[in-house]
Amino acid sequence: MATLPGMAERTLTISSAGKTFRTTGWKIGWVTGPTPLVTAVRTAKQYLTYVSGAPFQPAIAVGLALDDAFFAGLGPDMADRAARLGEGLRAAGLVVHPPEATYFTTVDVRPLRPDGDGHAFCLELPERCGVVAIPNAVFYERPEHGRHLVRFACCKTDSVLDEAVERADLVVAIGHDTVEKPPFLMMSAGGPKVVHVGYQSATVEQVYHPDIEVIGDIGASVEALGARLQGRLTADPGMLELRRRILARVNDRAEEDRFPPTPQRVVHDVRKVMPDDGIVCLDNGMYKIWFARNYRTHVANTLLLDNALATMGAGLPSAMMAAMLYPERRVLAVCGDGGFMMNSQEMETAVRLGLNLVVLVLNDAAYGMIRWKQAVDGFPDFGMRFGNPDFVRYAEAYGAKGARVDAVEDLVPTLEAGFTAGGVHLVEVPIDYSENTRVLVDELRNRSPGVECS
Ligand SMILES: Cc1ncc(C[n+]2csc(CCOP(=O)(O)OP(=O)(O)O)c2C)c(N)n1
Ligand SMILES: [Mg+2]
Repeated sequence: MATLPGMAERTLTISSAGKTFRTTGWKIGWVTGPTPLVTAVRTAKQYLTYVSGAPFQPAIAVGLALDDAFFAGLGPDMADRAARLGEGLRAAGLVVHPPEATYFTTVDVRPLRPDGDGHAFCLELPERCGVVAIPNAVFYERPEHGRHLVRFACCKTDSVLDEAVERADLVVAIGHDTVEKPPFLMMSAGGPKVVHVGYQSATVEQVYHPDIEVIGDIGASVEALGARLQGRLTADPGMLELRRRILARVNDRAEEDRFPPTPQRVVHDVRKVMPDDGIVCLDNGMYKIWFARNYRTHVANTLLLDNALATMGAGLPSAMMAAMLYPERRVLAVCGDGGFMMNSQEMETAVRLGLNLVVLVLNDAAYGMIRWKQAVDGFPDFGMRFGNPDFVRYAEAYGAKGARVDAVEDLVPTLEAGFTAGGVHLVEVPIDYSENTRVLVDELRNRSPGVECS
């Protein structure tokens, strides 16, 4: 308002550290404007609270002296957060009024609470999902006009926002097993109810303790549940948007073109060359976690991995069996350099049996997964590196074909060429594991405070 003609000398601008620096509760703010007006405010304030949060004031002074870039970025940053929050609230089924200038997103609660009682909605919310909102009615001269409206603050960190919107009422975990890494982590209290649908009873652990179990054939269970729910639930259009966001998070950086490629890129490229019915057989190493997280299947039993037992050396034999059973389908073994070398003599069997098979060997010259765990647990880098043979010549020594990928854009055509030619092929590609900690430790830890992941 102060920027409008003639208004600068008549306007006081008031703001607070609670919003700008996300320090709600410090109760420190500031007023800027023409000196006489500010002096008047200071005089009046003297008679109200006199002083507020004295020890915090120097900290806020430091904050105010931050680079202009911080303040310039604040507007777009908040707009971004408001958009994320809005998306999540919409996905939860609320009608969202996107903010035009404030830190607050107002929603109409009536889709979730037909009686439109915003006050009662806010009282229930902390209990229901550990999220706090403010009923807008308190700001209305005629409270009944704002009865159905409540507001959420968006000046929080991303992880807080994501967590708030992800707190569903009910989670139906289908076929989930805690040996999967990273596991689905339940909150210890205040989280949603969890229904476990599986072939076997859940192994109850610190991170997974379902409220109800539906045990039996999963397909039949899901159909029976679906039939019982038919007509009793209104479809939530927000779920599609939520699904899009989850996929976007999983696909984040999947097309990054650094070399050596990241695991995300390797999974992305493998998906590209595998038809829907193509079978990917994993050995055991770091990449297995990335494939389990990022590789989306469209046909049952097209991503084979042995999760808990996790024996290295299993990938090549399992791919050979798949190739024997389904000679008309594309079959790819994905192995680490360590795991491949534990059973690589089976290349001879594969060649002798005349199989059509491509073996992708991810070369980090290390037991990458254990090396990473060692680092995450704060140990020095010790004993996990090794040298490898020349994989191309090694494959050739067995009568197979070998190829080495030297540029990120060559991975897809090299795999493609192996499948097209038929026979046994080994494709070696180096891999950059620097993404492991960012996604699989930091992100998980932020999302599940209080739970230690190992
Ligand atoms: C037979 C066997 N020995 C040891 C382990 C423990 N282990 C799990 S992953 C891993 C390292 C795998 O290295 P590599 O195959 O090169 O894959 P990377 O993690 O480097 O991608 C080890 C030693 C195991 N799972 N199986
Ligand atoms: Mg390795």
